[in-house]
Amino acid sequence: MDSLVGRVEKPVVSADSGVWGSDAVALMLRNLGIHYVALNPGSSFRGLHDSLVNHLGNEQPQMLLCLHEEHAVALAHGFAKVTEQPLGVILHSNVGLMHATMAIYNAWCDRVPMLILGATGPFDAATRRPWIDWLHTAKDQAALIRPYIKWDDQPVSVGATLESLLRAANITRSFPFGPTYVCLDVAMQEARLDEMPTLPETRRYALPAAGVPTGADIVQAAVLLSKARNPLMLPGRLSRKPGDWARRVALAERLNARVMTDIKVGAAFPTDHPLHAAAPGHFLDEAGAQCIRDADVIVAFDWVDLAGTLKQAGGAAHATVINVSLDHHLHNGWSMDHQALSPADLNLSGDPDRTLHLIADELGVGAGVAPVAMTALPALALEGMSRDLDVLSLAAAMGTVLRDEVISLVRLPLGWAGHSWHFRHPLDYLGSDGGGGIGSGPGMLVGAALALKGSGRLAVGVLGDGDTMMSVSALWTAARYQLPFLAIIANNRSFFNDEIHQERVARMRGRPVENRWIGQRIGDPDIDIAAMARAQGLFGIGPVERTDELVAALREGLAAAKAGGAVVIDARVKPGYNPTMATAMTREGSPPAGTAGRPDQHASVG
Ligand SMILES: Cc1ncc(C[n+]2csc(CCOP(=O)(O)OP(=O)(O)O)c2C)c(N)n1
Ligand SMILES: [Mg+2]
Repeated sequence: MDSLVGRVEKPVVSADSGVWGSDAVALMLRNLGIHYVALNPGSSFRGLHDSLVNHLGNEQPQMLLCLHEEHAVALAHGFAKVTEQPLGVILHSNVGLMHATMAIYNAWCDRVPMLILGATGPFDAATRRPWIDWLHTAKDQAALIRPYIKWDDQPVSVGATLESLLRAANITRSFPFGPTYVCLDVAMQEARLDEMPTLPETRRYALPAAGVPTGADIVQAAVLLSKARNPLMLPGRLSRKPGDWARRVALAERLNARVMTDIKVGAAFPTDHPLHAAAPGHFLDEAGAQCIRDADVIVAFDWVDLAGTLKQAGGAAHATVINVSLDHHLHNGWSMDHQALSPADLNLSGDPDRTLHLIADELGVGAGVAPVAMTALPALALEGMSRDLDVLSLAAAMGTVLRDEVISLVRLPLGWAGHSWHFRHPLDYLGSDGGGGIGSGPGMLVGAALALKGSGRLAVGVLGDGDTMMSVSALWTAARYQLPFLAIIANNRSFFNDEIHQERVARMRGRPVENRWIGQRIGDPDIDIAAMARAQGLFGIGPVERTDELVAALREGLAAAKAGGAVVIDARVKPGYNPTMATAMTREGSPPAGTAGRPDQHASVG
């Protein structure tokens, strides 16, 4: 990969001054194909920092300075959503890692690859500098994140570190993906070496192929599906590869299967296809629930929360369920991100994309037609929309301006109505945060913008104001490295999701619903988000409050983004969610048929 961000931080050439432990680490990162390292600096890795700048010339990998460790991880997360490849992240000893934890959890839950390096003060106490080296040393730093990473190590020698890096890079790149973490001893980094050690030959360490089910299992799945009268396909957390997408469509067409997709993950099937049966959402709408009730065979390909989805439709007691996933390999019992246990009459342990190809092979299904990048496909017209901005008129305004552009929707706010936009390419929509950690949107948008720069696709994010304000300084990195994007802040001046929660509680308890805004509204003073963007060197527009103003702002913003700018539009929307989400979140006391338990257990975000 050529440098996408240009050499904005070019070091002066330094005279040869020997070889240091961290020089070998830096070179190893280059050999592992790590093109960028997102970081916030810290003395625990000052040795490595020096090696990246003065030994490698800040090239392959190139540093991306972030203003907070959480942003560095979110940036790598956004990059991986596009490329399915790990970025490097370097986190300062314990405190930097502590800052990064939520973002690492998001990356874990979203199953993205990421090579995270950390650092510790000298493990040998006799070599620690007074005070600060002791503060920077923890016995087991990875203990802070071990439940939500795939693997970690804290090697001591240079040789052991090189092997650890190789292993960490291979594990994070192996499916199912997840972050890995290597903690570098400061003494190892700062040790003077006689010569550069021989680095492992990376090409000799091939990645393990993700497993696929046995031939007999594939035949069984193919028979069940071909005999089904009303098959339903649930393509979930699947690849961004156009060839995989094409085969999914071809298989669905062969089976005449209905298909549903999930807004929590990246686009997996064309939503404007006649077989696509319900608007993607965080919760099932009535059309989706009916699809499940109608199905006699349901095949899920790494669908996030299959059990919960079936439950929202009252269970799938009469359907044969085929579940295809490798996700169980990551389930470790600390976090419940594995979700409820789903029934599976045929449970296929296999890479979901490869397994789909095998089922399609078995049925003699052709390759299908690979999608090409096309202009955006908004589904709502401006006509008849409210003059004041709300979640629907905002989408319609975006559609009016962006319909001739090739874009990637990097993020959509919780209130977004799934029927307001169509996706027909794997990069048309990249999914959500993974772990429900707010404050991740800005960093992910920057990371996706990095990955998409120069691709002909513009990164577009619709971010909540709460999400934005938690990480507003993540945006600075885009201005620093000239990463173009168009961010529209759906600014309802509230942590509105939680207003709905308070409304629900009030209803359940017979208390005043009018008080739901207290402790939630981000207003009086209203925050001038466009000014916060401008203050960091971005292109800030707004605030705008009317739909026609947003259209004009989008035109201006689009031109600026196409000229290479990072653009933020403050769109003041009326508080409110799309009807499915609002109903799901405020429904009280009436769980769907066939379920029992806490009245609000079926639909809550956050
Ligand atoms: C780190 C973190 N803190 C708090 C929450 C709880 N939470 C979930 S959604 C939400 C509101 C987000 O506000 P905003 O981004 O403005 O979106 P809105 O609901 O207003 O559309 C909050 C606070 C969370 N998910 N993550
Ligand atoms: Mg909000």
